Amino acid sequence: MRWTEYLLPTLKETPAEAEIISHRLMVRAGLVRKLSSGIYSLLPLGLRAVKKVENIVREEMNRAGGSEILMPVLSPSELWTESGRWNVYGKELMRVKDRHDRFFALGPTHEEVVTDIVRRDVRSYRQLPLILFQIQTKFRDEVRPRFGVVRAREFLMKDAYSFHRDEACLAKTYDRMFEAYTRIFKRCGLRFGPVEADSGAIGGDVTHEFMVFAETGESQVFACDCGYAATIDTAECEPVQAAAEAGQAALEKVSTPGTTTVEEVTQFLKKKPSELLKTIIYKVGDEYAAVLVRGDREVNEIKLGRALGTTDFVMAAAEEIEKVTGGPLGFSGPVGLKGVRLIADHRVAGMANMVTGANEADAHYVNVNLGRDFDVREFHDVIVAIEGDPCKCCGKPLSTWRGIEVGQIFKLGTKYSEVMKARFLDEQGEEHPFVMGCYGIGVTRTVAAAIEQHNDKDGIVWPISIAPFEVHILPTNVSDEDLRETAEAIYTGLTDAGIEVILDDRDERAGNKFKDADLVGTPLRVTVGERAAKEGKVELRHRKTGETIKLDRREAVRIIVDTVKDEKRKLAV
Ligand code: 9G3
Repeated sequence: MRWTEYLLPTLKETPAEAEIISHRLMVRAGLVRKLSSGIYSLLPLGLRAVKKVENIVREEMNRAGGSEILMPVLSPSELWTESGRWNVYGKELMRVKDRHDRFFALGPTHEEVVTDIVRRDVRSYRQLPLILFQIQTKFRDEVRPRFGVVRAREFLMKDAYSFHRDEACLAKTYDRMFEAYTRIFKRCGLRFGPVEADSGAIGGDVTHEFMVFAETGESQVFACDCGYAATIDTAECEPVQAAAEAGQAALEKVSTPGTTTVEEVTQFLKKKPSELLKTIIYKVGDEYAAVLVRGDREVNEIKLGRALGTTDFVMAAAEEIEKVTGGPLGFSGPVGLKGVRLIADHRVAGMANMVTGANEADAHYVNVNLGRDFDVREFHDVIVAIEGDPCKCCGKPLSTWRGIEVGQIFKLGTKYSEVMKARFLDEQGEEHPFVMGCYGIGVTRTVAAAIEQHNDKDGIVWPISIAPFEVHILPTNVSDEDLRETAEAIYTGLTDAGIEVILDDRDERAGNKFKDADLVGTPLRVTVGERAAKEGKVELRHRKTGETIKLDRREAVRIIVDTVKDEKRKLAV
């Protein structure tokens, strides 16, 4: 490709709203342009990188036994009503109406549509397992689109769905997909980790997210040397042993005027926050629940949702707390609390002689003991993990890192097939719902994550496997016929050898061309300069290491072709 025939608008300025490096560089290097909030056009360079990722994903999905399909962007509301999700997703689900006043969703994901296809065309266990995948534009009306294509409202996703006769078969495909994902992200040149995750509203219980290590990532991961890694919504903290029975002091109600926060109460009573029991009242459906956690810890509402078995809950309002506990906000406690479901974090079992609210204004209890003063039947892990919490597998302290989620795989089970009556016949002619899995990769997001991980002060440093071009030829002066011809000859030689080359044939100052070459980040740069040309030499430079070698111009093509092959081999799996 010749720069002068191409659209490659590099910028010196960065858009003010670009908060992370990948967003800034994707705009500055001319990969994307914003059309509207969370909506981007891919310019030629951006599209080339996206296609590279797409092709790696496609190859690995085919290798894993997938069949590529393309489902419509529009899906009729009836399918979503059938699955029960038309009313679950509120404004995030973009909806349009046709001329007959029929509603359609702009596909945010395709569980419903693929299940409909399979229930019509797959009848027998002999047709299973089946893996269908597509690479397609998805729509989600994010509350707060940001970080460029990382959290966009329209984005490219690879979504795959698998259908099985039983859980054992699903488990095999899940493992195969896990392996395919590992190969995909390795081939893209990413440092990443698979992480145990929460399945959210989609249902199912086994799920892993694939996270690209990045300081600016939105996801916090808790990890241990033993190999355990989990998201903040899943990371388990080891349950604590029950407290010794001995040493229980007498329960006492004390006056704590005007103290409502953990800090105020504990300072006033000269106690530590870890000695206080926080009691948080939630409205769960039409009922109330009190959630009990140690004073120095916070509730994780995703974990709480799993403990409650529903996502239909909110923190109770002050008036509701008065009604339920008899006391104002800030003075709730489990002692004498009636008609309220009690859920305690595991660590509460290890507490003794606690401070709790007394369910009346300006009063707390001290020396409260579990079993003697109140009882709890439901213990769950409902707190936000923090660095240093013991690993659930080996007990060593957990450390944390940040990442960008680029993929997620799920065991769905029969959640969709049951409600949508998608069934097959077994050997005995008996009907069963399909057991399903689903597997996503954010394709545009993967490109951004790669840039987030591979850049320096001058610009992008592409892994060669997903670089828009492999070689960047830079004649320092196109008015010089000798330079121009040398550059053209190398361009033709490399292109004929199947190398992807951009030739900066602009009549621009050499300094600007070097700056743009670094910004655009092509792995190998060939400089055709005046001095070198006089000696019959060109210069080959590695963008990543800065390593530079002089090449005889008659040998240049052969050596560059070999270098490209070597660099690609380093990312092969
Ligand atoms: C919606 C809307 C947003 C959504 C969903 C549905 C996330 C939704 C989860 C998934 C899970 C898997 C297929 C590939 C693998 C991942 N946000 N999810 O289901 F209607 Cl508005 O999409 N989908």
